[in-house]
Amino acid sequence: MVISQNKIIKKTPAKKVTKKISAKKVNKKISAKKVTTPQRTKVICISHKEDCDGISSAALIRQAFGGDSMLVDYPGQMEALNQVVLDEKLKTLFICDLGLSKKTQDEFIDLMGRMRKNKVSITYIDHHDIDPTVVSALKKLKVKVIHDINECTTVQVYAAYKSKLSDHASFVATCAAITDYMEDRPLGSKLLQIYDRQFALISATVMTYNIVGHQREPDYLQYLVEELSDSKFPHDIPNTFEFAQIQVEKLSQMIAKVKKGMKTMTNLGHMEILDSGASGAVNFVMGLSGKDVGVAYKERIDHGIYAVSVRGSKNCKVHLGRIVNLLATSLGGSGGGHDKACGAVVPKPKIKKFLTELNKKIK
Ligand SMILES: [Mn+2]
Repeated sequence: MVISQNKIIKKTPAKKVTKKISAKKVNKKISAKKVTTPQRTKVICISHKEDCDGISSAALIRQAFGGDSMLVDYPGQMEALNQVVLDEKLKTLFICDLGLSKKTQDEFIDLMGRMRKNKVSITYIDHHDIDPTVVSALKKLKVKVIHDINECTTVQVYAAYKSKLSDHASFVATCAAITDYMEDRPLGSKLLQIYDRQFALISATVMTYNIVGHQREPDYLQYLVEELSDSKFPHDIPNTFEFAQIQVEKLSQMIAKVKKGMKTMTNLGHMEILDSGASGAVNFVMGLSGKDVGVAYKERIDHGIYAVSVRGSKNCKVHLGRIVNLLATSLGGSGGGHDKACGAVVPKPKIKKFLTELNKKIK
């Protein structure tokens, strides 16, 4: 799959371009030789595009460091990295809210090594379960790793770069924590205390519906990153509440569809989703099936795979992210995430096997 650069990269605003030109002019004066070596000036943040935590992380990185955002999903993550590794202008790279899996981690380390050889400064910020050997390999390469499974990525970005951020950034981080179910954590809960709970909840929810409902519109997602980094509240961004209303309508129709189409195994409920994202349906599949684990999967016809979403209830005692990482990898796919919320990519012919094996592993 090929995504052209201008599809996922929003060009730097005109202001920055003039800076680049003036830097070049200075070089010309110093020596003609230096003009031929490309000057590394670019700041890029690769972040998760599918939820409020990823979009908000990109927004706060943009506010603190400027530069461009590349918004990707899990299947698009390695493709974006393979693209930036070739960018001779890249100076500083942030990677946010994109967990690694057994399938991707070796290639990831290799790509980081290649960029470090070119002296690219790299910061990896995340909260998904990670293989400790990956952390040591990254630290050895002098990739800065900010990783805490107890706080969402945006809260960690906020904590790390607070001095470069506006007061409003704490609200952006609060909304991200809410959407990642992490507003009860040490830093997340402190941030939530600053704001009225109901105000934060409705803002986080409206943000989430706008992100989920615009997954096929990369320009809109970039616009959200820009608005959030400009310290806008979700209700100050035009039409967000109206759009959220349309999304809740769709979700209420989803409840009816799940009731009709969901199937169960001993330990889980599952359903193939045809006309929306799997992640929007998966909580209903779990809840309405009465099981402690719900699985929703949607075919990505052009890729020959299923995008799978998995959720566990409070009673689910196994670490779903780890189980799904190993299982999906063994079936030729990839996956991972949190104990009660994770995702996977599974080759199309293996989806049945994935379900029956997962059912066995979670009793
Ligand atoms: Mn997250």
